[in-house]
Amino acid sequence: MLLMWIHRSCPICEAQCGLRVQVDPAARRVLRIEGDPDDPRSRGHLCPKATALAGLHEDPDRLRRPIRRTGTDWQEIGWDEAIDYAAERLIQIREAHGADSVGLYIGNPTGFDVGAMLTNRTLADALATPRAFSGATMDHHPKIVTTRVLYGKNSMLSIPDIDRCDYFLCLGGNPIVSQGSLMSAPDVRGRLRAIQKRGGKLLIVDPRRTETAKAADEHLFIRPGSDALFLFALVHVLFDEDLVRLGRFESFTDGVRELHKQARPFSPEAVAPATGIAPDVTRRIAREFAAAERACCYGRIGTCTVEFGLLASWLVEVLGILTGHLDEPGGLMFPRPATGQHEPGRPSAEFEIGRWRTAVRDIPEIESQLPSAALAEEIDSAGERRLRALVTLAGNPVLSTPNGVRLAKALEQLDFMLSLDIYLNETTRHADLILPNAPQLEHENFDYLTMTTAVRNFARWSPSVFEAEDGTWPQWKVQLELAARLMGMTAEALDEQLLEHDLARFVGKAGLPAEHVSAAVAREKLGNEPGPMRRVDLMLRAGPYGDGFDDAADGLSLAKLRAIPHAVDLGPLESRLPDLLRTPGRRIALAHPYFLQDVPRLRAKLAAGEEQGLRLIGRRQNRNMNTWLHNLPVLAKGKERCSLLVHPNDAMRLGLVPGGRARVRSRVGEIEAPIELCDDMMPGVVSLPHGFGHTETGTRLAVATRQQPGVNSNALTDEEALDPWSNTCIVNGIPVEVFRC
Ligand SMILES: Nc1nc2c(c(=O)[nH]1)N[C@H]1C(S)=C(S)[C@@H](COP(=O)(O)OP(=O)(O)OC[C@H]3O[C@@H](n4cnc5c(=O)[nH]c(N)nc54)[C@H](O)[C@@H]3O)O[C@H]1N2
Ligand SMILES: Nc1nc2c(c(=O)[nH]1)N[C@H]1C(S)=C(S)[C@@H](COP(=O)(O)OP(=O)(O)OC[C@H]3O[C@@H](n4cnc5c(=O)[nH]c(N)nc54)[C@H](O)[C@@H]3O)O[C@H]1N2
Ligand code: SF4
Ligand SMILES: [Mo]
Repeated sequence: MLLMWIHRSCPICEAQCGLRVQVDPAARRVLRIEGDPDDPRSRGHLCPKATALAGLHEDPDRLRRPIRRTGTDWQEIGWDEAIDYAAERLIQIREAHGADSVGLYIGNPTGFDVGAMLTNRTLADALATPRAFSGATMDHHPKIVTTRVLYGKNSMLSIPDIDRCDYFLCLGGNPIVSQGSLMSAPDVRGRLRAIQKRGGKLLIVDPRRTETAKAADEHLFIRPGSDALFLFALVHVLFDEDLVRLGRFESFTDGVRELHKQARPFSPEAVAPATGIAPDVTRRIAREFAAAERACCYGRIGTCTVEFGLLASWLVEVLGILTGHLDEPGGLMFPRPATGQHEPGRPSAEFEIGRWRTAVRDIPEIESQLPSAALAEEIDSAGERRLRALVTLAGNPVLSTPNGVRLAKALEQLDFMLSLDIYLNETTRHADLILPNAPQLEHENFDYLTMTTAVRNFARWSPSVFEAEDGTWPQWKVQLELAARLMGMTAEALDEQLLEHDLARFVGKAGLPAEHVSAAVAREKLGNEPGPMRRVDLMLRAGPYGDGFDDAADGLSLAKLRAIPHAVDLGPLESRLPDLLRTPGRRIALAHPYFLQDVPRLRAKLAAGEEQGLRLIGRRQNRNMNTWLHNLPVLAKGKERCSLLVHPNDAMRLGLVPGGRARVRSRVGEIEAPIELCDDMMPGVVSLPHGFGHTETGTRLAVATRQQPGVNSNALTDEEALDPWSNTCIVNGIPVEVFRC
């Protein structure tokens, strides 16, 4: 038996740890998965989800061939027939009812497959529908909008320089479990501990005393949805106590006085009833943050998917700028992807919203996103303008979007539904056709998106572990073939067109290695193997660390990365402002009217003071990844994880008993779950994880439905509750009532 060790990065979460995978190629079996001690990013770290890769590979429920609905059953069909059928139905509907009668929903796992990433846009363009939805509006969209308004380019997110920070203030994130998000930092626990070891401080603000909070120096409970108030109070103290130090930002930042004015009503005393944080604590934190040599304020899901997601995300950046910590070592910084996406360039067009709108609630697009919470109504309530077809791409919106129960019903009303997915699950069971792709271990990869969120710059290629199974396609091919068919061209021609487009975009850029290279010379060097990898090669060679298409030069190329079995470290993050700004005049408008227009709404919350009633928040768990790893035995085993955490005082008041069950009711729905009494909860707040609810018939998820079905927490989240200026769905801080069963 010939066994092999193959090194690759883990494609399940943003850490993208380096793995060593021992395989028996003849039997196509994974024997072991270990952390790669020689990987400079993860240094041997891995989490239980990595082993899921083997399970995913072997899962008998995973789809390997296209399947088409035949009445109540499914039939495997060939690829040509599948693509023809998909394109024919989509084109028919488009011709009869217009391009915007077709909807698109893009889910999370596409972010970890470079082929999917590089062809998503193409498929969206081929569908030519403005009605596109994605996981972003349940995740980081407030940060995207903030970044667009403050810095001029929406993808250029600021990332915590965790390795050099000595004061880490984390709001609404639980990195020890999530493994870091918009902060690709393998072994985040080790990195947080290192802050403490070098004498720094870790401070967590969260309505639950989370796993990360337990490892911290200080934890503060905060009422869900009130972070914008707390952050404004910190800003208030900075002005009040003369702690504002703009440093080099002075010369390119406007609006400081206006900001001072805006912050006046939000004193620590005024916000305390709503946040639950004592005024003297808020003042102390503002002082500590300002005084720290290298400080970072990091806001994640709990500051984004809430009532004031945009204002909180804005104030996180503001805090960094006012204290001189942003874009400095140890603060929030801007990575420099080796593929050249974040290089200085011309100012962006004026920021505008509402270039198109939803049919039912007339919601404007914001940075091209419509809220996922509006998907159901666009199908079930838009009359003549209703969505008649839907394409889902690596997403499970029935379990992941607000009021997923309504969405499940709405999907039944579609004339045609196509899912690009590897499981027959709660969402795809409504489809007419499902197109799966070869799983991660069967295709090569490049850590593309993660370069934009990494805490040190890096580049990494990963080989496929097995030859792709006969008759399977990688995801890029599924997307490209479908897009090409919709556009009436061949996939080869479309692939070439994409390459030409990238050549025009990346080659010849002033100040970069391929500045003096012609597109023709570059094209020649990229070869003729179709697919995304030559586009990666192009971006690498033309990018900031590239060889400029000079084979003798030192810089990066795909060939060089292919010869290195680990990630290549490209050094710590560097200061990049103001050069990187794409705003008018390359200036930062700290008090941009786009943010200020929402401040009166926050003042109204301030005036309302302490809120009454229970609020529901979510939680992530070590052995889940949103909705989709529950079918793997190693992750599904153990006791029921989908429980409602309730503080003992609340439980007593509500008559709940340990080991009992509770009914949870919101405006839109009701579920029943086992309760766990837990004094890690802030009184008045209960927590239920999202991603469960594998209780539907007609799925093929034998393990999940048997072992960890749980309930759908998005049966409780309200599709009408949005953060209005970022189109973000509110999935944390839902008003609920809880009863004993
Ligand atoms: N209540 C509540 N709701 C939430 C959240 C929350 O915190 N609370 N979090 C939100 C967040 S942050 C996110 S990102 C979203 C996620 O929302 P979604 O993206 O809708 O959910 P996932 O479970 O990540 O979707 C995974 C889907 O991709 C499929 N898949 C996996 N691998 C592949 C592949 O290789 N190819 C294809 N084609 N498909 C694949 C899986 O089978 C599954 O159907 O959920 C959001 N919803
Ligand atoms: N194991 C595992 N890892 C994951 C995922 C997973 O499902 N499982 N999902 C991945 C995805 S798609 C993402 S986007 C990331 C998310 O990464 P994180 O944001 O780190 O993950 P969460 O556990 O959702 O953390 C959100 C925290 O916000 C708190 N919170 C809720 N409401 C509020 C509030 O109003 N204010 C404050 N301050 N806190 C609040 C919650 O209690 C929770 O601890 O994780 C990724 N990693
Ligand atoms: S932390 Fe994320 S990337 Fe690392 S092994 Fe776990 S799932 Fe994979
Ligand atoms: Mo996410």
